[in-house]
Amino acid sequence: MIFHASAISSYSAKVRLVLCVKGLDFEERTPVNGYRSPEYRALVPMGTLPAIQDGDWVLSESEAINEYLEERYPTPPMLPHDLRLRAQARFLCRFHDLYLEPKVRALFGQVKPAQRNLQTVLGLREDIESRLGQLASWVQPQPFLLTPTISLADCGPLVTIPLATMVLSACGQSLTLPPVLENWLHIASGHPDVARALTPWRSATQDWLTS
Ligand SMILES: N[C@@H](CCC(=O)N[C@@H](CS)C(=O)NCC(=O)O)C(=O)O
Repeated sequence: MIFHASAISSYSAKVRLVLCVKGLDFEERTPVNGYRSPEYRALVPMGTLPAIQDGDWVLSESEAINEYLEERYPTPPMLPHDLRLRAQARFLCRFHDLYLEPKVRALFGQVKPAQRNLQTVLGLREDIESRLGQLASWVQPQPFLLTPTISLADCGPLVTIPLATMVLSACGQSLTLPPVLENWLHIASGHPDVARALTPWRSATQDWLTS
């Protein structure tokens, strides 16, 4: 399987987590001329990272990819067996993609001091903390957000919460995590597959923020 991704792409990291947890063989490729290039768009019409390619079959959108990987490679399972818990896991994936991550991404334009607006940064921090408060109220980590072993619901937040911390820190602010999420993050980040999947992303992000 070819995994079209880049080290700094957080949505790529979200899919890399699933590839690593499931122990799949994959060849990671970064678009030679970038994801906006005609060559990449000819392959992946959305022109976004990540995408997977199996022969001439291509799929983009991180959530669709993760659901496909779960169904195609069901071991180890990354969605709970219980119907309602499984729906809850999918809800958390949507919540991450639609409500939490966009607030973190909106901070990217604030990283350069010359372009920074303090009120914008503080407003986004408040939005992020409010979303994290919601997330904390919906989970009882055991130790993963909904399950004893890592599920799809953990993958987005495992990237986006450290990203929020790093980007806010580059903007001179700190992020306060609800204790339940702090504890989950500490345990989940120590999972060897999680550490392996996130190492390239973490160092590329740190390089970007310090450059
Ligand atoms: N909804 C997409 C978002 C992916 C996304 O925004 N990827 C970024 C890199 S992290 C990208 O490709 N941006 C280029 C663009 O949106 O044109 C997904 O879940 O895969």
